[in-house]
Amino acid sequence: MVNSINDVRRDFPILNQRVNDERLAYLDSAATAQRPQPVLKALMHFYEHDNANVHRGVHTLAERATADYEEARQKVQHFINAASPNEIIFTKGCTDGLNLVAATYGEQNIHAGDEIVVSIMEHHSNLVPWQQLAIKKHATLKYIGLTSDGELDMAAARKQITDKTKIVAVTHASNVLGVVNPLKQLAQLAHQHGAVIVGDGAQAVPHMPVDVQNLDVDFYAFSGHKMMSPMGIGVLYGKADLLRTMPPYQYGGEMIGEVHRSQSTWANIPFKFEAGTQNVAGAVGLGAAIDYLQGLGMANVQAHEQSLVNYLLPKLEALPYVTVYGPQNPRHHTGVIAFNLAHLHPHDVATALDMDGVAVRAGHHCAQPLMEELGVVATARASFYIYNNQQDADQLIKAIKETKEFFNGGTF
Ligand code: C6P
Repeated sequence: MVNSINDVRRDFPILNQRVNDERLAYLDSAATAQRPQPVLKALMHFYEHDNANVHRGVHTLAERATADYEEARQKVQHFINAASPNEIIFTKGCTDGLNLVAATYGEQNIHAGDEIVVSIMEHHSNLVPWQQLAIKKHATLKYIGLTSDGELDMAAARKQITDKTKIVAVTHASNVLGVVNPLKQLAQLAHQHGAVIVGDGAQAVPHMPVDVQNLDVDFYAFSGHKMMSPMGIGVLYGKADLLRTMPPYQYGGEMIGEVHRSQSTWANIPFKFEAGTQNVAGAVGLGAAIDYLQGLGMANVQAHEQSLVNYLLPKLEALPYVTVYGPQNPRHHTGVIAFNLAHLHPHDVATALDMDGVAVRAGHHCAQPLMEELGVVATARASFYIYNNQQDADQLIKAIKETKEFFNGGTF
């Protein structure tokens, strides 16, 4: 339970600094979140006490490191309510997990004439792997578009997903529009047509309760670094029955059953998909981040971000020179808000905001087809997490007003 936001902020020493002589307002958690003290301590503890390679040694440190690694897998399992720890594959991150599915399940199951359906709001990580698979296999890549309010067009989804569809790959929450997509309904639709559904959870798992069994997704990928754990660790969830039928992603140590001169067999899931030395410390850090988030309660994390959006969005929309992308209704918005200031390039806006201590991202956010759809080349983007407060939102609004004055004396 979150008692006081100040208690939470105390766990993040990085926030307590000045940038360009101003208080830091870190509004770029959709790119990467900050790490709390308990996660940093867990990493230190692992390297100071338990560090060894996993599943290989019989000595005490190797056994401890293996236990830490497998405990982290179980924490992930319970966090997203997977049926078994065997359905949790540790990856380098969300991108790696999505590529894994495309290179294994996709490679095995997509044939000429098949269709793969994605949405126009996909991050490149959940678009390019499917695009390239479609090109290679002479399959067709189809897009679900947006409603006029910037939400996923479910009427279009019902038209695009057909009996020819073999894979539906859609983000759970957009990293630009700040919308949460109805993944459960999409899963039903995909399954009615005999397709599998791949969910991109990069912007959802850190911010809201996620239950993969309830969603009935077949695969679901996310990154640790957006949920307060180290970079270079992520998760791919897959239904066990599907994972068992899939070929390995990479070959090498740890993923084998037996290796002979001219043939090999594979380890059981999930190890079949974890070739080579893994990011054990990263998994331990992810486990600590999950403990931290569960201590706060994911419903509280979501409610806190929602309250900040309720506070900020009307203030932004009241500025006539600001365009906000995605739903206008704060209740349909996650803590991700993309915007532009009339006539100004978002890179200039982000640089000017940085002068006021406000960290936002600017660019195409690895979602170029979405930028095309919105008719822009780039946007600025502010994103909230549990450690942000109204002071951060006020600082952003003040900095936006100053940016407008700075660039053209406020004439637009
Ligand atoms: N989005 C952003 O600033 P990786 O890079 O593998 O950790 O995550 C990729 C990814 C996949 N899907 C979505 C919806 C994402 O938002 C991201 C990462 C960051 O928006 C970096 S581009």
